[in-house]
Amino acid sequence: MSETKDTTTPTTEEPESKKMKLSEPVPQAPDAEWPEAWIMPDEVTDQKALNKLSPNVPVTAEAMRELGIAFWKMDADSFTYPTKSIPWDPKDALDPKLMQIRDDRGYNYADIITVHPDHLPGYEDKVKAFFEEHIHDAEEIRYIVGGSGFFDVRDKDDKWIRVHIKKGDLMTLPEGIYHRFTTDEADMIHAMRLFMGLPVWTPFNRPCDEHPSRVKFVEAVLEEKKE
Ligand code: KMT
Ligand code: NI
Repeated sequence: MSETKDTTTPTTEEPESKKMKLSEPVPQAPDAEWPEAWIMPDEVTDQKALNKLSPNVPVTAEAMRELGIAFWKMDADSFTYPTKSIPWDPKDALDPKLMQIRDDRGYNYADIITVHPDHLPGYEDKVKAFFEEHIHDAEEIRYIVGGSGFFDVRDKDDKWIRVHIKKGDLMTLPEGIYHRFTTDEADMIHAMRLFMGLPVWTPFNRPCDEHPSRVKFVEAVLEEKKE
């Protein structure tokens, strides 16, 4: 009986699969799972309509990533969230993927809101306010646990990109990007708003080109990407 010792598998080290789990951040969604996005006309009369150009000009996942947007596809069907919870402790997350993104990125505050005529007093006025073009001095992080809506972001040529965000989408917009939000014609979005540190939702309406967050974004993202 001959025994050959397997020298190819080290036994003292942890298996590669386990090490990966401990050190690697949750990979973002592959391109095919990113939300549909397109260039909008400069002027809109109905903010909740699709507002596509004709012919439509689609925007790729790659173009969105170049603007500093991050995106993960989540399993929103297997976990339930309250209609409204202000705040909602992200430590209470049961979804392992959400727990890992939370820990990777240091999200230690959350709340959950439902933007719908029955759940948000002054619905139409609030939706109009969300649609004012603005920046924040922090990342904007939204996990859509139900419904849908549009996040519009300015591209490097100052054109509007409309991103159709739906249930299961977790998207982050970088600090300093000009953006706005609206519900779509379904008039319902159920969203978890995550934050790192004490939440500051203050919008700085455009123009605010001298705001340090805007300056930082322009230097880091727009000037980097311009050829
Ligand atoms: C925003 O940033 O405008 C909002 O949070 C709107 C509701 S959440 C999709
Ligand atoms: Ni915002």
